[in-house]
Amino acid sequence: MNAIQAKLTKIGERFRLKGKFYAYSVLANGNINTTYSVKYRRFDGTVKSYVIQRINGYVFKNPAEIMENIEGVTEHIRSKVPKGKITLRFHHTEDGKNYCQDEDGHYWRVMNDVDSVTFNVCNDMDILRNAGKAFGEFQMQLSDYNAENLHVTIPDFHNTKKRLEKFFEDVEADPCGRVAEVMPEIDSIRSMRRFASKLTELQESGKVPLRVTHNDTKINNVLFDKKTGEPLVVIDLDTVMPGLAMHDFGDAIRFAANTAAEDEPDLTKVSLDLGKFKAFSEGFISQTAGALTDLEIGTMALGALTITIELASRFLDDYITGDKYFKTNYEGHNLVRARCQLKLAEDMWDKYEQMEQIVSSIAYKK
Ligand code: GN1
Ligand code: MG
Repeated sequence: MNAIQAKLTKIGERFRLKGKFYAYSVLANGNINTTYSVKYRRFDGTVKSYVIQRINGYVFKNPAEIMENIEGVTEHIRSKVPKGKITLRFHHTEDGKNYCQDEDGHYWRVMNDVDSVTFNVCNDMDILRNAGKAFGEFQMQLSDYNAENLHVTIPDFHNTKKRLEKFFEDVEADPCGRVAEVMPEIDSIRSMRRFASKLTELQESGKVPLRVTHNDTKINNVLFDKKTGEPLVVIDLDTVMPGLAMHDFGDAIRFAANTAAEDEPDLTKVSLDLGKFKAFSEGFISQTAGALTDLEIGTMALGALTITIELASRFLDDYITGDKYFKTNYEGHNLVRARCQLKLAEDMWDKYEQMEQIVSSIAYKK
């Protein structure tokens, strides 16, 4: 038995999973937590799988608060969906907690493993429309959730203005001596700084409403039915917090309407696909149009560009400060990610009016 197996077996015991642990695999989609699919053979011979996840303690300073949020949010959603629909379910330990801490101080949780498929770069417009529907529906399910019951798991998570302030402080400090090699990228972020702060300013002035949002709407956070392509359930609820509808829309576009992966090194492959943009928008707006204000609809494109610049700055910031936040697969991975986001942002800039026009034609059925 290797060390990971031994650890997972121990965690399974804490959550009283039934049967005998016999296999695991790593689920590598996330950039933050460490996720495993584990299989148990039950004594009647059937096999049951679960997802076991180690919460990243560097990113999430208070896992107990996250798990309290998740308990409330999943219960709320369960109370709204028809019986039989798949929802996320977290297992509990003997003392009734939906997480446990190991002897090294790491936090772990266990949830149901849903038989499903996920997408990264996706060229199927129906899937993209369905992803939009899923995130739009998710937001509507939580529209009556009392935001005061939510802990803020990462303060100022999509406060782009603050993110950029921190970015330029880190550029100034240059703790790893990496700034000199990324001057063009820094200049590019500097040139977009004022524009990228606009949405934060609208939020600060109260002109756009705070809603309960997902805040991490990559399409691989939607699980789809393998056969029908229907969305089954939205996952990764760590960052459910008060936020803007445009953040959820924008982050999804950033990821799903890119012609390439978010860490594509060949920048000639990176651009905004307006067909994908339209498909996702149709799904998202079909669910949310009744609730969104005109200003929200009018700033969806701004949300997409803002979140793309924000993430470029976050990846580059992590590179400059020594790759402590995002998991990386190779030296310079965060720089590659940042360059990809900057290229995408430039293309979004060129297609900005078209993005606005597409959103408005869907929302107002012109
Ligand atoms: C992280 O958790 P994961 O890997 O889905 C990050 C997001 C970024 C994303 C970029 C808590 O998402 O904000 O958009 O990487 N999550 C957190 O891939 O920082
Ligand atoms: Mg996440």
